[in-house]
Amino acid sequence: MVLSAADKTNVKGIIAKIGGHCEDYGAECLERMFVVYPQTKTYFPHFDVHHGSAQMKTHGRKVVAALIEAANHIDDIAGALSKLSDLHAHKLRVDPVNFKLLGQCFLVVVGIHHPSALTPEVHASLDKFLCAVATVLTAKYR
Ligand code: HNI
Repeated sequence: MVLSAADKTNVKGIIAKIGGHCEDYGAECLERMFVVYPQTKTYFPHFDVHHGSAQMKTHGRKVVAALIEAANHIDDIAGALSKLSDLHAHKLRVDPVNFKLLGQCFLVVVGIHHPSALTPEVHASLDKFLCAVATVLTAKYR
């Protein structure tokens, strides 16, 4: 997954709009993932997965903050997310297909809140970036 210079600029631009909304966007993204792809709930048996739950907000904020961290280190995503990569591979063992699902939900949330910023070009760059993040988080599975 090679991000071009234009992709990096696009990702940084759209991510800059998300910074102040980590909790809201994160919780919305998780809610969509759990409703649209209920199989993803199997990884969260200990969570209250209802709309607006404290766990959804806290976890949503963590996930979006990690995406911001990755965007801030876009030339070394593997280094920036190294600990998370260990966690997802060795402890959580989330099936890689689920990353695509979370990525789709994130794109929808960004599109709803920033419709004019998510041009087709920015959409494509953000999709590539989310794929790169997923590759890093599933890289240590074997
Ligand atoms: Ni994920 C924990 C980031 C995809 C299931 N995950 C985290 C944490 C971050 C995080 C940050 C908190 C770590 C900590 O507390 O030290 N997860 C990300 C990112 C992505 C991602 C950036 C992809 C973009 N995780 C997924 C997917 C699933 C998933 C697709 C399953 C469907 N993650 C988990 C689970 C936990 C978790 C389960 C532990 C939650 C808890 O608090 O018990």
